[in-house]
Amino acid sequence: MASFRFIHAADLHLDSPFIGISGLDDNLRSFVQESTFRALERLVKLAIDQQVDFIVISGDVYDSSHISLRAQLRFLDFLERLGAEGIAVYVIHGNHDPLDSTKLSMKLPSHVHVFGVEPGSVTAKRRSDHQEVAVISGMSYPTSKVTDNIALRYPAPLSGLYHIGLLHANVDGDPQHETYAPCSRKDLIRSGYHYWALGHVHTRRTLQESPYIVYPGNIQGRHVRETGPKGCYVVDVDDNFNTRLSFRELDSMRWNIIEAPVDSCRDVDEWRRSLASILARTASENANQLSMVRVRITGRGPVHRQLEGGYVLDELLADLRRKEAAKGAKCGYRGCVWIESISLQSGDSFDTQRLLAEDSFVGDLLRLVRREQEHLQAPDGVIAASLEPLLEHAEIRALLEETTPDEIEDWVRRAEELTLGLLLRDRLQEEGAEP
Ligand SMILES: [Mn+2]
Repeated sequence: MASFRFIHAADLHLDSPFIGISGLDDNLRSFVQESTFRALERLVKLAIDQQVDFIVISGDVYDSSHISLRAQLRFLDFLERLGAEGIAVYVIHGNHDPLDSTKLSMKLPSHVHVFGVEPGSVTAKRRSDHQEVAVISGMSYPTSKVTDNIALRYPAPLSGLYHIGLLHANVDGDPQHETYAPCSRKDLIRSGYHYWALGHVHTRRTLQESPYIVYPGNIQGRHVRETGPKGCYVVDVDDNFNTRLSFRELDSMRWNIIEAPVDSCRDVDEWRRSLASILARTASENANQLSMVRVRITGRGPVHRQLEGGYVLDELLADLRRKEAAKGAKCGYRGCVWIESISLQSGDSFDTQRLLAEDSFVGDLLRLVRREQEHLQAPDGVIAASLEPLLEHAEIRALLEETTPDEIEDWVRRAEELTLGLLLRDRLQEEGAEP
């Protein structure tokens, strides 16, 4: 009888500062800033409720190499509460919290094992009868940049026990993440381990089931690129090493991107009502969380022009936020919706397909925009040439370097709509093209 249960979590990013979210009142700001710790609280509770034998944490316990004392104390508290229940904890550190980070040296309790800078292994026991059930291997990042394939140096499985590898790495070169500790799925399959407990990529993903190669994702989404439920896996292993995973949510604030099309709306009020019902749906789908929402206004119609000036949208946004903040303060923000930002991606009621086919200045312009959109980053393109003079200003250059391809795509789309509006609005009115 060697069945056991453990939790696989990663990327806790404790005390993540959540900078760049604007318009929050004091209550809401502290709710947001507390969210990584709240997820940690839920993790303790889950471990105790589920009577797990141990927890593995696959790197990035902390958010930055200047680790706040508050984060360290909260993590220590977490470890001690697990220790009181006899739950062992196995930890590696990743690129955000490497072993050379600035932190207070605290003596860790004996039920906690932090792996060192060379790959090593320890044996984990079952809580109920202290029988050895698994061999856990891991390695912490000595510095923030680990660029060699460390997975190849993990110890070979020698015992007949279940083998778990804790690895903070970019497997198969995910282009969305920095390529630290690069390795391939094949490297991991060949290792002979039963479960690769990965960290680093914040999107939950099971790359392989035999053996299991798993990113649980982070425990709390930190920005709009980290959408959807966040949490950890409870893993059950039976006598024959059959492995069963069950995902558990730990987040109290959840990021969403929603679309609010203008197409079928006659006026702003109708659009406002449709937005309200979309937000209500988001709230009911995430009844236990605060939904952090980015609204994308899409489609074509006359409402676009009324929203375009910015004033109407600013007022609408302020009103929606005011109501939610008041409601949230009473109910602990569960089932509330906070609009993080609204981006206007809609347009006037032009038939762009027809315009694209036109032999006219507007036709030429649209075709040029479409061509440029296909290779936004091209060094010899119109977009690069337009940005070139701005690069001479140090501050603007720094901002531009942080700009994502999505944002540039958005600018180009806005520029296209603005230009079309200026060139064609008279024509639109003459043709009476508006419904
Ligand atoms: Mn991370």
